[in-house]
Amino acid sequence: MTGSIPTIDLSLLESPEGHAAASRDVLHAMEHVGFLAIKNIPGYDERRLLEAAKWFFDSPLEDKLKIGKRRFNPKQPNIYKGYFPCQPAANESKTTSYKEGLDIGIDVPAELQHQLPPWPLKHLYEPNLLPQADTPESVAFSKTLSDHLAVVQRASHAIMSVLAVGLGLPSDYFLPLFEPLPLSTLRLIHYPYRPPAAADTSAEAAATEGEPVLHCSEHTDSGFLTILATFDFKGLQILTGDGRWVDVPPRPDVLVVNIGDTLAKLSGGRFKATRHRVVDLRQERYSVPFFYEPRYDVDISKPFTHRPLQAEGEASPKSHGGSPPRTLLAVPRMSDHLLAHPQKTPPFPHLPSEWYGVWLLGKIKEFVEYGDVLETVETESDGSCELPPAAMMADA
Ligand SMILES: O=C(O)CCC(=O)C(=O)O
Repeated sequence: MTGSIPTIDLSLLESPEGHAAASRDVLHAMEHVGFLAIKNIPGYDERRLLEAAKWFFDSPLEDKLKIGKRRFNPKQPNIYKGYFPCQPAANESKTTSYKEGLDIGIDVPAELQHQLPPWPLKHLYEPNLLPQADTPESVAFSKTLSDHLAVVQRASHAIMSVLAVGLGLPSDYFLPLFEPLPLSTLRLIHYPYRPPAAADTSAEAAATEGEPVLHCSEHTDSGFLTILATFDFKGLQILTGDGRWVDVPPRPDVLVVNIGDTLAKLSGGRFKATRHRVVDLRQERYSVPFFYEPRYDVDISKPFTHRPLQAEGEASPKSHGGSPPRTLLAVPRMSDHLLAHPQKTPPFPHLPSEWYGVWLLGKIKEFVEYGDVLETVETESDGSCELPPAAMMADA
């Protein structure tokens, strides 16, 4: 089945009327669907991004492994950022993940190094691993990634400012939760063509029981927002409130946005972190999600505001009228998976368990590509993860 998700035209945000209408639409989508789409995204170059992804994943495995995470390249110290190859086997929770990928985040500038968190959270800010800048193609690749990172960061700020205004808050209300060291990740993904016989046994068994073979099992994302490029590839599906899986069809130059666990949790369950998955349509597929994530030390144990909010359907604080005020806490609207099954926080006695970064280390264990991260840090002793500068790592 094909579903339609609301689309926000970012070019309309310039005018006060456009901003107010977008605020209304974003609030409605976040409360009822958990997914929306954005179009007219300043600077977004879909073709260039897809070409870059294809260039990287087409290169020989041994080249990609040069910037692999430590699990795949023992010469590299990174355990969080970098390249990971396909891992067809299911992990302990039997989730499927048939993809290879490259994770990058912000490069922490020298003047902010002293603000990095202690072990083990320091791992989450590892230097990026990118192909050595020794050909015009590799230089162009890195430039495309950093340009796209800037585009989706700006789009995330725009959506959060529209959301804040919709909630009757100042437009920059959420910014301090991200600056100066957001934990955001940009990920390039390649799902290779997988002939039926090559699909892992659990996936094939599921298929014979009427369930589709999956490239990526159902899950929710961790952070505030995800901004996803799917190019013209089908396969993304979201789970509706009444338990049906519906397709999110690709549209040219449009990015898909969804809410992550943290925004759902901080909204007291008012906004939805909708479960989604990727179906294997027996074709090669590329996608590029950007996970917009707060600073490591944001307290995610309490809803972010108890301030009165405008009533549903009202566009801006000015139109508040005589409607009864609501609070985020007062709207326990949906039985969000996260609220029903709170994530176990790993025990790091020297760190507050309410911190986003601490919770994240526990959450990512459910994803095959991060399956080893928590185990690895638990076997380290405090201070054993001193990282060399990025320039040294590129040569490893
Ligand atoms: O590949 C896609 O379209 C979605 C990927 C996804 O859901 C994820 O990486 O969290």
